[in-house]
Amino acid sequence: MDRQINNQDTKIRTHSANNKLPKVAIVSTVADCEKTIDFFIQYHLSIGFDHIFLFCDTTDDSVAKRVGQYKQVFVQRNGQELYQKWRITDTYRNFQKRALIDKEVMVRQEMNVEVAIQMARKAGFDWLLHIDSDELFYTQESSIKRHFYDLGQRGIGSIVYSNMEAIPEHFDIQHPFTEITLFKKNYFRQNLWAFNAGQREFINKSPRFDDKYFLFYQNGKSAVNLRYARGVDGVHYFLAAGKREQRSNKFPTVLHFPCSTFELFLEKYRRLGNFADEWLGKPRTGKFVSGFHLEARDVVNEDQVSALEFYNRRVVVNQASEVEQLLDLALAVRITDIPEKLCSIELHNQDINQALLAKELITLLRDQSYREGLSREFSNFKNNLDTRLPAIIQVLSQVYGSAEDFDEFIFKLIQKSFCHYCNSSPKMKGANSSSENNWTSDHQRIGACLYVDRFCDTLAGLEKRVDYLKSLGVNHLYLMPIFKTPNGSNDGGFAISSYREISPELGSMDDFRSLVRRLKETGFTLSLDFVLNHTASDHEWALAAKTGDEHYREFYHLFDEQREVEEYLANVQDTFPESGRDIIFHEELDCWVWSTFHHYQWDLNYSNPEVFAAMLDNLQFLACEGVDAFRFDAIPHIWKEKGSSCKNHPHCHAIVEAFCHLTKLIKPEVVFISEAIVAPEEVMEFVSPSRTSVAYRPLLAASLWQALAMRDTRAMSYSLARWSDLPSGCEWLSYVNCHDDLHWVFSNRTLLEFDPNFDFLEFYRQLLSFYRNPDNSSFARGKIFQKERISGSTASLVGLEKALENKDREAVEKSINRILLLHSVILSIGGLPLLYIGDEIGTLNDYSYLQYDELKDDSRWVHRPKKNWFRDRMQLSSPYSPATKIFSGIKKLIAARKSSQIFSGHSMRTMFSERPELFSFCRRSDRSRFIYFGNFTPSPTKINIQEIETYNLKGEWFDMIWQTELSLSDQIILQPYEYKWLIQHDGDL
Ligand code: OTU
Repeated sequence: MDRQINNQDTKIRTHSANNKLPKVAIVSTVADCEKTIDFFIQYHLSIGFDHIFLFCDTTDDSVAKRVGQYKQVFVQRNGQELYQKWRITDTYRNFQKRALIDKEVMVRQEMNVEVAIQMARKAGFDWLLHIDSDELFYTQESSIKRHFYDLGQRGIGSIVYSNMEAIPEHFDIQHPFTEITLFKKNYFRQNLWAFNAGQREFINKSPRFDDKYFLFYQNGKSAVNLRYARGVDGVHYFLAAGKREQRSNKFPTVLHFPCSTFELFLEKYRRLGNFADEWLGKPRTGKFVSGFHLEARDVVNEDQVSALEFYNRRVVVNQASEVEQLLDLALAVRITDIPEKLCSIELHNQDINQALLAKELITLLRDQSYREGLSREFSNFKNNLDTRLPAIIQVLSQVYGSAEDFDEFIFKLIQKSFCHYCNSSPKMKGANSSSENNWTSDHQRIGACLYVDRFCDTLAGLEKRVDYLKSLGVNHLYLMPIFKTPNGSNDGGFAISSYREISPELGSMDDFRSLVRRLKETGFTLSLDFVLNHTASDHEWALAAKTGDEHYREFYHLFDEQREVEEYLANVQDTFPESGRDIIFHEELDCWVWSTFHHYQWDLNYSNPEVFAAMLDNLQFLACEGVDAFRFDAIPHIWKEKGSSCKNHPHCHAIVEAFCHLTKLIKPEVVFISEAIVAPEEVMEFVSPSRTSVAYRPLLAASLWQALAMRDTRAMSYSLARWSDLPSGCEWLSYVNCHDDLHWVFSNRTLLEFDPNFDFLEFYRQLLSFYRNPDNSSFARGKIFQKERISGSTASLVGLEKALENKDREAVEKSINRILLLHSVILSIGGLPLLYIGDEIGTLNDYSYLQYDELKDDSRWVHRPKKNWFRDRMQLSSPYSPATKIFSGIKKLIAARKSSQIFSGHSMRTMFSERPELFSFCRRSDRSRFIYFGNFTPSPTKINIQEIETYNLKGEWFDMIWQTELSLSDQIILQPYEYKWLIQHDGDL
């Protein structure tokens, strides 16, 4: 019995071993190949070779250094070390050949191949191909793997590929590998030329071709099956047990590009010099090898003019008629897909240069840190630097790569980063939530955002109010900007005068640090804004610019010429049209200033690398203060370019990515959140593990409000079905309302897919008129913001304000239910939920802002009221107040969310039913599944599982809110604005 099992085991193993694709390597000896070697390497890697053994035949090691950057290339420089390896080869033992080591590259090649065989065998390769660096292995397939696999199956020990010689069709070839498409077919069989009569006639007539037809070596190159390999047989063949296969005019083949530009031709023969007529006692030119080689040697030694004449006469075929005949007679073939076979040579080249730069900079920094006695710190820092620097260089080169001092710029950035790293106190290093990975996807993480002054006056005050947040279940806090701002208008703190000073009204840096500590102790994570698009107009940089300081004028976008302004604004849709155009004239400065939001918020000029560096310095400073996450404010705006919309430019993504990488260099655990309140297509561009890994989800907010107004969830379902997936490791930030306005950022394309006759004008008109509600026909009490957006507190927008005013009890209940309905979605649909503080108790609009000059023009202040703790406490002490009902409803939802892992992450599937009033989606985890139902209308509706049958919902479910069992075989009635959270565990599935 035992035996049988063993047998079977062996069988399975052999079977799978035979089935795996072979590992294939190349060996090549190179010299003077600087211009072509990258292509040679990248091409072969891209068609499936796993590794390349390169032996440099010169002592100059610039090529060696360069190609050594490829992970899949092994380089052996010529020199002592190689000589040691040669000594154990058969070729070396052959006396006659040993004497020629210095004179004959072919001997060195042979030995190199022998060395490579040993290495490749050891490294577990299956096949080794020997070709030269002026050759390409060509196959019609996209990969070579299948070919070598087949050979292995057939027990082939070695294979000789015929070669085809490149024919340049004009003199000006720049890149032989990509420009030459004409190749001589190979008619050399069994050591004889095998032309037919027509072909022979043509060859004999043509002055270009002597009777040998090939100018160089007609024999081709070989590969060896390393299982059978025994050694080398001459320069290009292998000794191997197992069958040898010979190919002719069959693919794969070797494309040979000897002297395919005049320059390469000259270089080659200059290097070869005055080589002997003989090779191992026999004449070089004879039956097989053309006299071209010897003639070329002589003509190049003569003078350049004769060389040029010779090259044009013998190599270039520039007569169209001649080319046609070559093709007609099947003497040549066109091969055009070589460039396509490459992944992307440009990118590869860039990679190499950037990897070299990264290495150099790291060495520089290391030396410096050693000099300064920081070697310990450096060795801790280095790991992260090694992994991130290439990406940092890559992404910054997209934006600043053409700057003359780009290398120095990068060096300064990492120098400064290292400085921050060294200065950040070990205490704070531990203060970040590094231990808790992926907290943004954790179902137990609940966020809230607030203005410190409006919530509790000061940072010190906030420490005392943490318990209130905790009582709701909140454990993540996002604070609106807390930094120094101008007196008077400051856009709620979004005009920043100093990124390193806390607004004196809120407290001091020490207060902030104390708060951070308190939050950590209580298990909170903290996020802060990083307002990177603009500074306040009284930031020290702006003040310097105002005095005419040229250096700082370059920090902003200042324009003297109106024409220039108009050119920039040609395609720009103003962001805050109520406060003027995006670029406005400043009398006192006598110039135009780009200020997207308000005249006192000056947009930074990121085309100036100094701006990037200075802002990074600020960001890294804050990161060292123990902030867990940064909300990148208004990022779609950070790059301006004439002719563009000056929004969502690819450079915005690159700059954001660079900020993230460089901050993670010193604080790998820091999280970045993109605040891009734009269409989902654009939002997606910012989200990736290397950019911001968390993103505001404005589509969800807009959709919720739209569905509520129109009593129709279909557009929402359709849009969310299309725009909810994120790259792995990324997360949404889901919210109902925030300190800003409601911005109707849908994907118009998706809406058109949903309904080809979608009437956008009517759609947006309806939304505005519903929430603005000028004729009091809807329940909402919103305010218009920037002409087409809506401000208003959640409670006032869902009708609570109106209902209370009308003392309409039923309407009050409905409003409460609407608030809970909206929150029931953001707390279950996925992503980190962010509550807007005030919403948890149904805070109404506050119109007092209209009395303040600096606020009255910005309707968002209507939903940024100062918290009245006394009043709110009173309300919460009454069990029947709306505040209590909302607070306890949300609290219940939070507790239910925290109770099940099914709410982690964001993956979900919207479910479609026939009923526009019903919104539903499902989620899955290893052990459970969840379904959500919500009725977005004021009338009852049914959940009829026949209508959503494809989802197989039958059976027993557990209602997480009411804590009851529920069978979905019955028809279930959903009351107005009612929702259900239903879960089923493994056993019940
Ligand atoms: C953000 O919002 C902030 O959240 C606002 O409070 C600031 O006023 C503003 O930046 C300037 O700092 O337009 O109405 O997607 O749409 O970032 C809110 C980009 C906003 C902008 C968004 C901006």
